[in-house]
Amino acid sequence: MRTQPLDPFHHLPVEAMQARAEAFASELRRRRTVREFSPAPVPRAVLEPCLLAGASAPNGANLQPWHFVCVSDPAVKHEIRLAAEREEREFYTARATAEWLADLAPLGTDADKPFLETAPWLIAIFAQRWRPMPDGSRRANYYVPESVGIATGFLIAALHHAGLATLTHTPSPMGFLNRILERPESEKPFLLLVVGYPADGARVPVITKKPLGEISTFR
Ligand code: IYR
Repeated sequence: MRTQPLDPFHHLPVEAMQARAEAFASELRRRRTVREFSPAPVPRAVLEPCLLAGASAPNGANLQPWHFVCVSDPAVKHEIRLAAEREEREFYTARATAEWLADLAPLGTDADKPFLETAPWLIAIFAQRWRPMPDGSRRANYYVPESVGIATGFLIAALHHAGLATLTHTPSPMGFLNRILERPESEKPFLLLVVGYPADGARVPVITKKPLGEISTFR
């Protein structure tokens, strides 16, 4: 194993740590999933460092089993919208259980996904299930959903920090993304991130987050 010094690690006084932790938490807690997007463009130069932040995530054996396809081409967004809405209509009218639809009701979602065309960017996140070798064999990747989930979390946090709004969209199944975006069968679509500015006057559902005492136990 080749090593190098861990450098620089910032050792902070406890007061500074707590203040930074609180400031970071309150910034992240301001994030809201937005479903009404402005068509205003967002420069690629803002997205690129956010992708690097996402790709800094801890992951299995450092094989970095992810690929991010960033789409701004209106024709491609249109094709994705049509395919996603086809799956969503099936979901809302047939596939979803009554229990699932009841759980979604407070969010007001439905099969119409105009934001897939309105928002300036769609980021399709693919999980690399295995590594295709030149001889046609497959080499393993490890902890793929965990790795890609952490990277996606970092990416969403980075986009929020940059001043952008996101929507994690999960049409199911998402196989159409491989076809439209020409990704190999070794990659499984993980989710579709809609990125842009909120529309003027955008509204969001009233929701609450669980309190600390409910989400954590110290012993
Ligand atoms: N994929 C559908 C349904 C949906 C499911 C969950 I769980 C949500 O939190 C939100 C939506 C859709 O995107 O409408």
